Amino acid sequence: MNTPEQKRRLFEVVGENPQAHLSPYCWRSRMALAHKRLTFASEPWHITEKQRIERSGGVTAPVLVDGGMWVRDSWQIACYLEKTYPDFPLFGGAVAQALFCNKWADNTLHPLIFRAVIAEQFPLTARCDKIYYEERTQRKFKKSVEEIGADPKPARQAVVQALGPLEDTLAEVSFLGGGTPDYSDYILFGTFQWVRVVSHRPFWSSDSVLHRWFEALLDAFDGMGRAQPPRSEL
Ligand SMILES: N[C@@H](CCC(=O)N[C@@H](CS)C(=O)NCC(=O)O)C(=O)O
Repeated sequence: MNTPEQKRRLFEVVGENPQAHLSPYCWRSRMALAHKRLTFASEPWHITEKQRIERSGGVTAPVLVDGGMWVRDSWQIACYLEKTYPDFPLFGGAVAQALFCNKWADNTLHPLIFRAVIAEQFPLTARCDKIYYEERTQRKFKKSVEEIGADPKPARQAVVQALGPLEDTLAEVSFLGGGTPDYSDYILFGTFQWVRVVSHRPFWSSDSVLHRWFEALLDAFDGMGRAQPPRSEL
């Protein structure tokens, strides 16, 4: 008989070092599964291995396989988990708040962070993915990885500025979910776990409330996030 871990699998992007879980989106799903107390087996995945996730109907990870069900896209996975496993609610009642965080992270933070960290991230990319990654970047940004990475400073400053309202919020509440974290926190945790994995430089100092919030999430679920080696150890 299959164990629940064998039945439930999460395809997650890894770099050349399989310990480098470098996708913010995959971290969202990982945290959502842990929040729901659902065990799963991790399926390390390279972004060119499209055939392995063909049954999801798409070309990106995370992909969750839950029994016979294939679910793609971190937001869809969160909604699927909430519907299928209602215990330990992910949204604290406010789906719209989490949706806003999702869109803010995807559309505002990630393009800026990408520019700020790409020079440090690219060396971690799996050898089999490098050419695809370079071509995709060129298509998307009309610039090469080298050109984008040459001057991370303006992007770094823009990220710090964009984080102001989040910092102000977390000065008043422990988590976006209130007293305890919810999916809004996991969305943004995924963003900064990506930064921790690919970059030597965080976007805040150790006396910032953002640091306090992030450290608490690294410790959540028996330190699942902290078990991920940071950039200096990869
Ligand atoms: N909206 C998707 C975005 C997922 C995504 O872009 N994943 C990247 C890894 S960080 C990917 O699989 N890229 C493969 C590709 O671009 O071909 C989600 O939230 O799951």
